[in-house]
Amino acid sequence: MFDKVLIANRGEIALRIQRACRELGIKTVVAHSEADKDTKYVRLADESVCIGPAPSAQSYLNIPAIIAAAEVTDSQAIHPGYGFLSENADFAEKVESSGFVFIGPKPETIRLMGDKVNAKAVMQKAGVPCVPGSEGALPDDPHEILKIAKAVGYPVIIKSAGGGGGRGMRVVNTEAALLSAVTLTRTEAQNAFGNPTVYIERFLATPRHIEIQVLADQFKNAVWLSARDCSLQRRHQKILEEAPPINIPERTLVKIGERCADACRKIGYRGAGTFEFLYQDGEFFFIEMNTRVQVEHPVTEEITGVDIVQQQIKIAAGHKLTFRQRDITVRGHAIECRINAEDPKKFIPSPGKITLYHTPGGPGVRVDSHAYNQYFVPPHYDSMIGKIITYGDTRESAIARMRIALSEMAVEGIKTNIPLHQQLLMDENFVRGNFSIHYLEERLKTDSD
Ligand code: MV4
Repeated sequence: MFDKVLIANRGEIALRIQRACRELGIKTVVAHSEADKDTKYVRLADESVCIGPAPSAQSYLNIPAIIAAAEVTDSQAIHPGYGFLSENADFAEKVESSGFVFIGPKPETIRLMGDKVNAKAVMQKAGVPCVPGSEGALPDDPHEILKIAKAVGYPVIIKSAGGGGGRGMRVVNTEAALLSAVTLTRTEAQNAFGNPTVYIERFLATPRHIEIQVLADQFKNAVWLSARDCSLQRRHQKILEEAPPINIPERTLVKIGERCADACRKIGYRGAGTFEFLYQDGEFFFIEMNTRVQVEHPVTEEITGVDIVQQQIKIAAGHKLTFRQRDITVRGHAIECRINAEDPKKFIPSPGKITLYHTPGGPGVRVDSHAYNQYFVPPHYDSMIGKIITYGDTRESAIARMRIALSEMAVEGIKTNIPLHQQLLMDENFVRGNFSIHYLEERLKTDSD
């Protein structure tokens, strides 16, 4: 096992990784920006290194500074967390060529999944069902493009190979609008990602966003850890997630989970990963794969009892998985509410000093947060200040516990989205499980009337 791990991230996930390391007997180094130097989690770490000024580009995205921090602290491995450099293949490569272990997949896997056209082709070949669409990248010939879209059937969605997570997409309803939309998406993709490659899919009108969590070691052992429903989002920012997803037949879920684990073995996947699917009319369609630990990983940990971050570290250290698929059992239900420092109605970020902070507790309540009383929420980064995760034997119990937890939570000095969560937890359609990826945005629209 490693003796010392460098954490190249901030906030709640830096604390989460630190806790996993501590339990494994590993010393931690937090690489932090000037804005984060006085935080509690930096003080809790065994060591810390300032890697640059507040702006991410000069600190959390500063590859040479992070490598230098690992060198001066004699760290053996680097955990990238989520966001920042976590899915940057060049960073993973640099970490390895500098003699450190990257806690994550191989650089070539990260690069492969970063190109959505390649990711889809690989998954299709590995037996994972994908959204019907163009076979790979769209050609240049307008007649060919029209022919492909006609075969796919309108409405279609044009997506950028370099995009993902909702960036660089455009829905097209009619043949008349297709070619100009393709040209525009190509131009935007070139500007945003330096890659004009686009592809086409059938546009699914009201899917749910269901994702499968996987773990794979370096010896081709792979398991799937149930699934999460991440449909409740606004502008591609998830707000509330739950596991397992409800109203999906068990056999359908098992079938897709096994396909994912099988795909991991076929492509030699290593580490934790997530297969993102759209689920509509009883069918799963792969869209993207995430090669990092995700914000919402705790709901999976709660229902399976598997510590995903510890597993990431063990796998990176070359350990074999100590459990097989039959050892993975799902028990109960978990919900996560992301707590953001933002206006609950206008969604404008609300950084500043927290003047009062109380966290909820009791059976089945977990709080993953780096915040505390008098903590200053810096304006430079994402507005998420933590997550409340509740667990219960049933979904009803997890919901009841979340309502109580939200009512116990007190944050003053800044605005938070807690009131939004309280509304959502009382929403009849949420409670019935009657929602798609568009539900929250539509609900917010009718609210403001
Ligand atoms: C889609 C889609 C409908 N049909 N693909 C948005 C994020 C990116 N990961 C894929 N996205 C979508 N792809 C087809 N063929 C609708 C979305 C989409 C979406 C997906 C997941 C979660 C939230 C979303 C919000 C709007 C659109």
